[in-house]
Amino acid sequence: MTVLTRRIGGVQLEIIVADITTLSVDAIVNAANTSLHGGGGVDGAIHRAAGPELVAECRMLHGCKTGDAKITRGYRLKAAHVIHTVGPVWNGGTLGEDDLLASCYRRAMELCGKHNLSSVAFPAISTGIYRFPADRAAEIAVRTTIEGLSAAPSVGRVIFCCFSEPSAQLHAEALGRHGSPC
Ligand code: AR6
Repeated sequence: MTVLTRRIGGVQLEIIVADITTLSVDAIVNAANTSLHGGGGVDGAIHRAAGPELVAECRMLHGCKTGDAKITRGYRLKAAHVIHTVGPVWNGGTLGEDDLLASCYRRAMELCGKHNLSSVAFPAISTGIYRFPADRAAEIAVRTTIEGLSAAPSVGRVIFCCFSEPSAQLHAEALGRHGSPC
C-alpha cells in the first residue's frame, strides 16, 4: 500500500506499507547485526526469502560495524542485491545513536552510487528489536537519504518500506517536511 509519493529533482521517494522481501528493486536494505549471520525481524525474513546462499556470502564479509553497510547478491529474492547495514541499539540517545543511524542510510546510499543501482528500499532500521524511537528514526531516515542522493546519482527511486501504518505515517510526516508533491 502506497502512503505517499514525493519527487525531489529526478528522484521519486515513496512511503509504502509492505513486506520488503517481496519488492522488485535493485537493492533492499537489511537491518542486520554486526555478525551478518542473520537474526530475527526483517533480517530473518530476508535470509529466509533469499535462501542459504545469502548467509554463505555474508560469512565471507567478516561482519559489519555499527553504522556501516556491505552489499551482497539477492539470490532467491526479487531484489538483485541486499545492502546489509547495522543500526545502533537505542540506549537513551547519549551514545551517538542518531549519528550511527544516519550513517547507516548514508553508507547504504553510497553503495547504491558505487554499484550504479537505480532503485533501493529501506526498512525502518533500528526501530524494532533495537528499540530506536520510531518518530526520531523516521526523521533521520528521510533527511539522511535525501542528503545521500548526491552520492548516488544513479538512484531514481527510493522506497521507505514500513511494516505498519503508524510507521508509514511517521515517515510520511518526515517526507512531507521535505520535497514537493509528485
Ligand atoms: N519488511 C519490512 N519491514 C519489516 C519486516 C519486513 N518483512 N519485518 C520487520 N520489519 P528489526 P532492528 C520492520 O527488529 O530494530 C535482528 O535480529 C520492523 O517492524 O527487524 O534494526 C538483527 O539481526 C521494524 O520497523 O531490526 C539485529 O540483531 C524494522 O523492520 C536486530 O534484529 C526494524 O526492525 C536489528 O534490530
